[in-house]
Amino acid sequence: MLQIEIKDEILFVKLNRPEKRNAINDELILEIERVFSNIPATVKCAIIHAEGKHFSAGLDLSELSERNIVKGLQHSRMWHRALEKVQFGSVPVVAVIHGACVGGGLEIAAACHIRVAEESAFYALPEGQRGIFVGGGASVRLPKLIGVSRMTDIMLTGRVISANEGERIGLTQYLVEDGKGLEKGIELAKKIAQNAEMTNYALMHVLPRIADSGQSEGLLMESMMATIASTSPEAQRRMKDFLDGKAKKVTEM
Ligand code: 1HE
Repeated sequence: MLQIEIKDEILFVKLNRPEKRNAINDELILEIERVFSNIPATVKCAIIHAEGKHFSAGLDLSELSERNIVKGLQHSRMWHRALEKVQFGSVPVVAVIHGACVGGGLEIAAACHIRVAEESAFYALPEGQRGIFVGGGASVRLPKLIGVSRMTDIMLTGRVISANEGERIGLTQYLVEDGKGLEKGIELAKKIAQNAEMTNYALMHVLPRIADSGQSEGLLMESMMATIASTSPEAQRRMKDFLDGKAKKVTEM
C-alpha cells in the first residue's frame, strides 16, 4: 500500500491504495512509521504523494467500529508515533497534495514540513460530522498552521476548504496547476537537499521546540543553536565561499 522509491537524494513515499481513496488502515500507518524510522543515510529529503484521484480519504472507517476504549487510545497513539517519525525524523518531508486531503489524510500532510497543493486539492475534517474527534495529531499541528478558530469552524460546520483558500490561510505553502505538484515537490526537495545538514536539523527539531516554549527559553535555545550552527565547518565554508564570490547571491537562490 506504500510505494517506496529513492532517486538521487530524494525518498518518494507514495500512498498507493487508490481503490479506497488512500484510506489509512492500521497496516498503512504502521508502514509509514517503518519507512520514516529507517531512512537511509544517503537520503536528504522525502516527498509524500499519492496515487489516484485523491491524496487521502483519511482514516479507514471500516476499521473503526470494532474498537473498545483502550484499543481506541492505542490506535490514536499509534498514529501519533508514526507521524512523530515523519515530523521529527532524519530529513525534511514535502507533502504533494491533490484531490481529497481529509481527516487523517490532512493529519499526515500537517506532519510534513512543506505542503504543495494542486488546484484539485480540498480539505476537510469530517470527524465532526462522523461523531468522532481528530486522533492523528491535528488538534496540535493544525492550529499552528491555521489557528484554533479556523479549525473549530471547519469541524463544527463540516466546511470544505478549497485549494485556493487552503493556500490563503496557510494550510499549504505552494499552489500549482493540476498535474504539476510532484514537479514542484521535487524542485523544493532538491533545494532542501543542498542545505547544510545542521540547518535542516535545526529547522526540523529545534524551531518547533522553540515555538512551543516561552520567550526566554526560546531565545536561549536560539542562541545555542545559532552558535552551534555558525561554528560548524560547513557553515564556515559556505560563508567563506560567499565572501570569495563563489556562492549565489540571495537574488539568485
Ligand atoms: C473509504 C473511505 C474511508 C472512501 N474509509 N473506505 N474520512 C471520511 O469521512 C471521508 C470519507 N470519504 C469520502 O468522503 C469520499 O470517499 C471522498 C471524497 C474521499 C472520495 O469520493 P469518491 O467519490 O472519489 O470515492 P467513493 O466512491 O466515496 O469511495 C471509493 C471507495 O473507497 C468506496 O469503497 P467501495 O468498496 O464501495 O468501492 C468507499 O467506501 C471507500 N472509501 N473513503 C474506508 N475513509 C487518526 S483519526 C482520523 C480520523 C479520520 O480520518 S475521520 C475521516 C474519515
